[in-house]
Amino acid sequence: MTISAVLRFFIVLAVLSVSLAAAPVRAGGLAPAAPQPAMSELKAGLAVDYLLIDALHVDNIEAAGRGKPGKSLLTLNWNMGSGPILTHADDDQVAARITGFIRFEAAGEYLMKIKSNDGARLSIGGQVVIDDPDVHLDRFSGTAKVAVPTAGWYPVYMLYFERRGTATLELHWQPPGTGAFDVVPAAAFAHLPKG
Ligand SMILES: [Ca+2]
Repeated sequence: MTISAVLRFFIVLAVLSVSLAAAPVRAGGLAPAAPQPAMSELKAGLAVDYLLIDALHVDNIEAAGRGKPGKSLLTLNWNMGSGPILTHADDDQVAARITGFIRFEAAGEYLMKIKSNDGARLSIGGQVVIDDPDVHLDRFSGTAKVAVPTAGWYPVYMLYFERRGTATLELHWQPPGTGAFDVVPAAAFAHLPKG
């Protein structure tokens, strides 16, 4: 191959990888919480455990242990700038393992995306639905098309970290039958108290 042919090959590869990254990710096979939690047992928002690590990737959080419980997160709508991370006091090198439930009011296809800085990975009902796992400035993940089999509460498992500088964590959805994305409302989150 000539040099220009090699260049063309890599340009085509680059264009292909960008278009693949932009394509919606389909997520199915979500398992509802079984049994469904009783409303009387549930607390508002999501539970969080913090780890103080210099993460480069959400996998670093998994490798770093369980962390220490923090004050629960009533929403996933955090524009933190260069200030404290979620409900932790520190500004940088904070990672979070976020757990609880999300409520889907109806079966059907939900579009979901995360705006984060730095990395975030969201699993619902045992399936990874959004994965934007490394260091980056504020940006939206790709849009996930999430097939929800039945209405109800689904287990949430989310990893998030802020390395340094500014930080953001927002979860947006577009429920079936609605025409626009919105931040997931606080009423859609709950958790069981520990112990
Ligand atoms: Ca950052």
